[in-house]
Amino acid sequence: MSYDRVRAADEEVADALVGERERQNDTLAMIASENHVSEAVLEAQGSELTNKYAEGYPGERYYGGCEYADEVEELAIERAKELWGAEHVNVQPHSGSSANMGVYFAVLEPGDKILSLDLTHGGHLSHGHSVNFAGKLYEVQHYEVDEETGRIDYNDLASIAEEFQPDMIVSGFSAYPRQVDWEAIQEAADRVGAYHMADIAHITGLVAAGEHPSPVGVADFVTGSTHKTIRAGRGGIIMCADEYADAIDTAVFPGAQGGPLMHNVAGKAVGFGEALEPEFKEYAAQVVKNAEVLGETLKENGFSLVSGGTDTHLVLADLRESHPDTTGGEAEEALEEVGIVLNGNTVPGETRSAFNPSGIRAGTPALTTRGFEEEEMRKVGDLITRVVDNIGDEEVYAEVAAEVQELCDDHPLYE
Ligand code: DSN
Repeated sequence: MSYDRVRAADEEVADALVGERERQNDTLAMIASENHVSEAVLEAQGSELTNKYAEGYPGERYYGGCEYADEVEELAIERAKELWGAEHVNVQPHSGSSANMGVYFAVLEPGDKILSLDLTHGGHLSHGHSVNFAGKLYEVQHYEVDEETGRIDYNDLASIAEEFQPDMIVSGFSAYPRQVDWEAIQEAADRVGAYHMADIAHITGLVAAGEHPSPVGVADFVTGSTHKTIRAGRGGIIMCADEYADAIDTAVFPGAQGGPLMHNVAGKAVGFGEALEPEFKEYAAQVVKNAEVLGETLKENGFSLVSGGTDTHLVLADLRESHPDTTGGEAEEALEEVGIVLNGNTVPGETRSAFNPSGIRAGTPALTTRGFEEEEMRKVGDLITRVVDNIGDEEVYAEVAAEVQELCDDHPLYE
């Protein structure tokens, strides 16, 4: 895409769009929730479907002219069912948070109780943080990871559930590097008669490819976003058994949303189609291998990793032991200066603040899309180390920035 038409209409926005494309080409995207979608997905998301209102669901719309919207939404639904093996799928949520809202609205009443992982231990805002709608509408209690092992203590979770008697247990996380035992959480939910919602936003692609066990068919509801490891159009998705289909669909529309973003639904359909190709399984396996190599490299270089490593697409380094004078925020800033973009992140037992936490979170989905394999990941781990070991040393930054640029040039992204 040349953006020539945007430029003819609006120089300032065209400059920003070109700037963003160049930024993505010339930096290493290591924010664990990000990826680079294909040009086919980009094109679908920029299609005329952005003009269309299609309140309702395929075959039951509140407006005319929805035949192509229906076709696209049906394709997205059918492909999602094939990818994740779900009985019922709703592809209309605007985001992962909206998908979670859809599930809460479907089966909870304001004031009901949610048990979820604490945000500083790897949870998500929409799992009931006090500043989020979920924290305001529902009574929320959190479980935590074991600070020694960095892993969820399922027995502890079950005892908190016995005591708190939640209406819903939320599993699935945004900064948890290990595989999740969905069955153990389901058992805890069954014992107290709670619903179980598994939010697989980060790992949709890993689950679809069989690189992480699936909660579909285990948890009552599975939610996710569609642009992270699954690499499709931007937005959210809800999966459930047929018995909850009407409740979910009504909660999403008209309960939580108006017209679906049909251009994004088209991007979801295209991306899901790509993920059904055999190459996607190879991609997802490489994402996990790359994270493992990144983690091993960082560990060999003296970093301490939460849980000691990873089984997924991300690593979480706790800087307090290895770099006691450097915060996650300072590391994030220094790394951005050399073209490595990741985020400072809270760690279990956080002693600083969410604005300037003690850890850094790094993911491999976007670099794997660019074609990075084990060798490049070892190099990236070494480059991260050189920067974090030498905070403030502009000479080191300049050397590392040149190596980052070389890696980017060797793995071009968008033309
Ligand atoms: N903000 C995303 C993340 O980085 O994990 C989740 O919504």
